[in-house]
Amino acid sequence: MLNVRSIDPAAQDLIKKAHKDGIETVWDRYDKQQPQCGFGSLGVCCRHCIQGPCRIDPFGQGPDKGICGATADVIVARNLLRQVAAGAAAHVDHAYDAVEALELAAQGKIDYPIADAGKLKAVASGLGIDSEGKEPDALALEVVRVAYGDMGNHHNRPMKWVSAHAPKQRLEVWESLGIIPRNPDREIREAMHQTTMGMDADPVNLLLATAKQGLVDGYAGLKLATDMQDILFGTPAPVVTEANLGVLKEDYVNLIVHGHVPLLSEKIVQWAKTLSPEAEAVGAKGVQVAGICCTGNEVLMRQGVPLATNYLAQELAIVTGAVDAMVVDVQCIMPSLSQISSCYHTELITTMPIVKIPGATHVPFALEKADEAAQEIVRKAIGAYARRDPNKVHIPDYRAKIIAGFSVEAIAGALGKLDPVQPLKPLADNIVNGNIVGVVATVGCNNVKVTQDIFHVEMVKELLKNNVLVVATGCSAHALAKAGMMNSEGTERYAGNTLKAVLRAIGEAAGLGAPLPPVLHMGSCVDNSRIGDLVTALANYLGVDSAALPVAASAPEPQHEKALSIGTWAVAMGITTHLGVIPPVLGSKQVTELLTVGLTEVIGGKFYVETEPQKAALGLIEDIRKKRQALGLDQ
Ligand code: XCC
Repeated sequence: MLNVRSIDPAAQDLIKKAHKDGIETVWDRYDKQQPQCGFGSLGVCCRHCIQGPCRIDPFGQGPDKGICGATADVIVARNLLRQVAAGAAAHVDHAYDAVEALELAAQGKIDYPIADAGKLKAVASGLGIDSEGKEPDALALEVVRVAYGDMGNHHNRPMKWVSAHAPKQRLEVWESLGIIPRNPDREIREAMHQTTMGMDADPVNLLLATAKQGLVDGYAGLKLATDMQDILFGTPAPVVTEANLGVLKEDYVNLIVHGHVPLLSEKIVQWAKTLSPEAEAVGAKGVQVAGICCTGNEVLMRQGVPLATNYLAQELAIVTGAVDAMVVDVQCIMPSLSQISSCYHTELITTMPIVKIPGATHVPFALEKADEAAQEIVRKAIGAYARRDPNKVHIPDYRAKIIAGFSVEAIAGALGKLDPVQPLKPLADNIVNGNIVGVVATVGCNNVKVTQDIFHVEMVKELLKNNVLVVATGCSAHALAKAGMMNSEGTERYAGNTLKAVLRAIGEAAGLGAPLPPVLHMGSCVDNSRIGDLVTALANYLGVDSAALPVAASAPEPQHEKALSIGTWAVAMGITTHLGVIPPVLGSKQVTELLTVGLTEVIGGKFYVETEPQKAALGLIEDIRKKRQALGLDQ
């Protein structure tokens, strides 16, 4: 029973320790929730007004409408729109914080120097801003003005971040459907309005609104956040480090950063180095910072900080007994961390005004006082180290070498060694000639309903064997990193022959002396924008619509509303998007049919649900092959 929870040996080990230590984990609570509500699972439960709750009988023997008359189709479509809007809201809020940070940085009001003037120029030029002769701070303020212009746009014009960055052919499709967002806050507000009692009762109209929320997420969330963060902290370049809980060190102060935003964690990484002598003074060898979830991915990509683990094993990190402090910012943070920390010596530290957890220490984070907060946090970790109980410590000795940091700029840099004038040409040529059959982006979470990491790993093995190049973000990237698929040995072991040859050639040309990894780590969940940029660049280079490219996406183990909003954006890009866990839509035949088939006619993309990893891989390959055929490419 224990080893069906996870295929990660470190997690398996610590699940046993959790049982021994009397710790309740996510899996135990999942068991206690069984059987889960069938109405909720099908999406046919409505709580939008307080005449309800109403639920539709999926077997057709009970009520077929809610009290107001809403059918299962309406209820399912409304629920989905709200979930996708919530996912988009999370990313837009994240992006907004990053815009504010860039503004204050450029005004010299906070101690965040602009790290990447080159990226700033590139973003400015994409927005049509001339950077000639301008100082970075002045230019940054112009970029910020455009971002705020989008955030506060009260005209009916499309958001500039959309029109400047989306593939041209896509813009025409979206315009014809009337789904180009004007202002993210307005669109999210409209989605809440559209789904409240007595509003839209047309499932098709509701699904188009859902697609619009996907675009809100893609451009006002993901793309805007990545652009701001790259300007502030630097565009990632290849870094070599390790992944899995074995990166924690018994003789170091271990400090884990968890959540999604790099604004504080970048400072923590810096202060952990500076305050290392204080750690030595209490008998440790230094401070080891490691990351969970997407904050982990952010500091991995830019600072080479090792990955501790992904979503589902966040509690198990504390069960090692070796984590002195875990600092959390926003999203994907289990409230249970507080209870578990209290059984060890771990300081759980919340930092954001909208994320407080009873039992945790709250160190308020404000940009103006970021250095103070980071120092206080590092010192709390050092203080906790002295309270560590060696009898409770068990760090599973598992870690895999990883090469990460593959921003589009870094990929172009590596490919540019083969063709400096047209860096995308070697990739495009190898896709065209079939050495690379296609590209699949694996993204998203772990979900307790799936054995941790198994879907990511097994599906990707099949894809690589069939010469499909994989790019990954989020907790999917963590899973593949832990499984040894993000290093050169992974290429030798898992890649099909023609893919292997291409990765070897690029690795040689880039001076790695070894093949490029078969799975390229492109970052956090907001960094799905990097995948969007790559797809857009490829589409532009080949002169085709992104919907025509032999490219697909997959969230094999999605759990969060954000995974649904990211997936919806991918579908709006015309990309077939696989989900390995069934979202709560099956209660409506019409909505299910539209999402998986009907949408294709209007938008080019579709959702593809398959709960078996190998079949999912083969389904994606079949989809890619059809696209190759339609483009007249070798099979
Ligand atoms: Fe959360 Fe980004 Fe999902 Fe992982 S992948 S469980 S959303 S941390 Ni974003």
